[in-house]
Amino acid sequence: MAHAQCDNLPRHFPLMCVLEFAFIPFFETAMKNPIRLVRLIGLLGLLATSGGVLAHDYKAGELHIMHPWARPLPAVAPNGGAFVTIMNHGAQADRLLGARTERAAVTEIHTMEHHDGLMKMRQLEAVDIPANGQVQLQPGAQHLMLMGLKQPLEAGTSFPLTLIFEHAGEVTVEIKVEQPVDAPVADSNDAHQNH
Ligand SMILES: [Cu+2]
Repeated sequence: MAHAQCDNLPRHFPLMCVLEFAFIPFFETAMKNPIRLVRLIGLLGLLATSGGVLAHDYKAGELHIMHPWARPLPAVAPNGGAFVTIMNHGAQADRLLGARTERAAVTEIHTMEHHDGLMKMRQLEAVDIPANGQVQLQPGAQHLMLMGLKQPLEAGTSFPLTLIFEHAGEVTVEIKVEQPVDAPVADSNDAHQNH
């Protein structure tokens, strides 16, 4: 369903237009019809867990910082991973030099590498963000390591974390603690229990 008034808006707005034009009438009829109401609740649940609607992002100069998140962990876990996608729309390369958060004693940049069939972690000084390119910090690959967690990473919560870039400077983002829908449950976090 296309709406002319949506065409000139930024990329998140078409979704809002669809919600406004398709969802609100549906919502109104749902209130009068129990079966539709059940479907509506299911749809809301799907939207809440899909991450699509709730994905959050940030701009810093030419950098576009998308969906910073961390995996929920049991309260006993000493360390956790945090993940984010960073796009560079500029002609100048940048570098992620590090990060800090009150949530952990130390925050490091790590990478995972295969050595003799084992996944091992290695600390990185920085992550290059190429001009007109992107990097993904993700489970099983480059990630932010939150070492010495001061509070458990509980699903549905969030906490601030400051990313430090060579050129774009410092950017504070909100890390959402959530179970990913598109990644395997077992991953690098398990390896980190042994720090
Ligand atoms: Cu790590």
